[in-house]
Amino acid sequence: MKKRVLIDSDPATGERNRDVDDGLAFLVMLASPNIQVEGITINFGNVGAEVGFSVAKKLLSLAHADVPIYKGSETKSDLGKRNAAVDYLIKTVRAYPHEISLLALGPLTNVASAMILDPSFASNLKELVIMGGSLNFKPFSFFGELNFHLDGQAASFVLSAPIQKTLITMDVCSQAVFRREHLQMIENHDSSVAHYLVETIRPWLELNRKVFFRAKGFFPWDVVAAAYLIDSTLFNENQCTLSVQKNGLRSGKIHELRQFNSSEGGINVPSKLETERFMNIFMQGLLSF
Ligand SMILES: [Ca+2]
Repeated sequence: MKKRVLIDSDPATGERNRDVDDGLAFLVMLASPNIQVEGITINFGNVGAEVGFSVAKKLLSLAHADVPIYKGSETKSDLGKRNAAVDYLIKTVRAYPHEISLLALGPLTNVASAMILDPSFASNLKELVIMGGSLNFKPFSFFGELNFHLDGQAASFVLSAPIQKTLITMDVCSQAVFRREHLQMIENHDSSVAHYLVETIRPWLELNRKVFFRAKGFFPWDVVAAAYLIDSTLFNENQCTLSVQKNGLRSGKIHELRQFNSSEGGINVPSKLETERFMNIFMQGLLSF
């Protein structure tokens, strides 16, 4: 049986000097035979929710994917407020209790709002996978990774939810790198999605080659988190207890408190990724369009 997945995200694929990974994660999820993408909700983050909404719409229409998209929180001050995305998350999880896996790829304002407005939301989820936080990946191990940094309150609220959570941090995401040879594989593929990807990935790849010159490419953050739902055996398991800084300059900074204490309910924070197997799933997904 396919896994039913809701994706909450801040897609910016194709926007100048912005991350492309949310859109790539959509495609890899849509391509996976194990996954049924039920709907996509948009949070502010890499770009505003309005731009994120049109980015998602364009990508899904290119991929001929009939998936509903709902626009959500515009700023962190929307925490706890209703909007189309939050209403849709609540309605869908209520309709299918314990069947929905939620993949959170942006700041957690929408997800935390659903939890605040419907106290049964978290316990009715099947599982929750979040891309966010950095333990040791510099400089975000000091300032906090962007998703968590942009809404530290929401991140802290969601990480304390009474449900099995998996946190895919920058530490594990940065074990995979998308390089020029991967772009070349897409360039050799003739489809409207492939043309769009070449156009949008190339400038981001070249910008990242300058920033992360040792890595020679970009880190596909959200695709790594998506891959956890496709095949969790790509990762090790590492239960621990975390806290999140809620405000200030270091908003979103995560701290590992101590070893996992099962009576408190912890978070699985994988520290290792099977990189080669991951990159195969990633590229196969992109090249299936
Ligand atoms: Ca994202």
